Amino acid sequence: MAKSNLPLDADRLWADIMDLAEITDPAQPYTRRSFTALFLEGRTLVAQRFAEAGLAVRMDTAGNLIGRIEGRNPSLGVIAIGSHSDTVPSGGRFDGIAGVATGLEIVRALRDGGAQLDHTLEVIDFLAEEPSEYGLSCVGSRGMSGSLDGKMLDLVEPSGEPLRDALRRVGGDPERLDAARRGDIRAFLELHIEQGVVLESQSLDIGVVSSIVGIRRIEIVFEGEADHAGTTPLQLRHDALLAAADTVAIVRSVAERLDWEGSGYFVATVGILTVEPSASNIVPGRCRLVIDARTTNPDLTRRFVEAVEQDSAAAATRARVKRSAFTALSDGPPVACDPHLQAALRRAARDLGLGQTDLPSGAGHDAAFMSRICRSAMVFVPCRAGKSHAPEEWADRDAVAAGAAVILQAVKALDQSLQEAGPV
Ligand code: HGY
Ligand code: MN
Ligand code: MN
Repeated sequence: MAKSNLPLDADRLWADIMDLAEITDPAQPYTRRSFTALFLEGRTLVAQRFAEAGLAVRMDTAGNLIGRIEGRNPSLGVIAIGSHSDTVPSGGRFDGIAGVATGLEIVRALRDGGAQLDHTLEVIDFLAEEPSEYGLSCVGSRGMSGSLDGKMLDLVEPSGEPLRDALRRVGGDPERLDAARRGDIRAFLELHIEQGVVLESQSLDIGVVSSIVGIRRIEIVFEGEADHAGTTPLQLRHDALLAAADTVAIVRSVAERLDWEGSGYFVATVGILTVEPSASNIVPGRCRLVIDARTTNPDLTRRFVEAVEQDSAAAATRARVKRSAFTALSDGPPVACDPHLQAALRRAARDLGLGQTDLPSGAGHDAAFMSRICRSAMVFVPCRAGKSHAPEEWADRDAVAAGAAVILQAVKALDQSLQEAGPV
């Protein structure tokens, strides 16, 4: 089927994505960091569009914005579609947003077609999917899946606000997180840009995601001594940045060794490195870095952490500083997507005449946490040059609409097949 006559309105879907993109920090397009006023402004727009589409809108105690339309047979439970509307700093217009807009457009397309599902349908904008200033990602989907604990709620951002206060500030209720935990969702589907080059390089329209990487984030702090950069002899320094710089190189070389072994996909990144007091004429007294390690094989993470723990301690000794923290900030295992949902997505792509392939996700997604409470699967659509987490992120209107049509088609089929398939 040509992408122009899909069973939904590509322009309406595109307008939601572009309208949300307008709500950004103008100095850093496109930025709508979770828990900020800009994020809440974006949510107001999403809630408005949900309501205009006929959805009953609520916020759960984990801060997720949920639009709901009852099915013919409420006892069957819920089919949910969603993603996130927060962004990374200087991120793109599609990461997360395309998935929320897809759910909204599917609701409208069903309404316009006079179709009512047997299952209840929910569209979910999950809170804080991107790693926030509090150091945690997927806050809302952790909450919905019962994976948001007190230790996580005690995490603080640089000015000292704990996550639990931020959650309350955006409309959640950290004292009643149990109320967010769901047991009535039968299937969760998420559309996302691929954030990689496989689909574009093979001129394919649809990626049916096979698995989602496990992600471990580790914080390391080195404490040395701030000293005068001009008068302190090199051999008398306690330079925290020397140990941190060594550790960045260690992270890369251990990751390369593990990835080249071929026993699973492995990548590791140091994306945060702070230097204090950070002046050109002061020997750095304190450094904090955060490592993001991802794999399809948890044993590789175990070996990575062992090696980096050992080698970063040696780096501290060499630089005559203390390693005052080596802390796991978060740890999620790799997740396989649900075969029943994958089969429905493959059939839908085939019926729509779209080119498809199965492929793993190197990015983390809310779907990974939703897999803890229901069948969960994802559809990737191509993005230009695989670029993401950057303002250049781009996806074509028809590519997003084709992915949304696959989910729409699959939801109609699952509305029946889930009744026979039974619970996971
Ligand atoms: O970091 C990720 O993989 C996702 O974009 N949150
Ligand atoms: Mn992202
Ligand atoms: Mn995302």
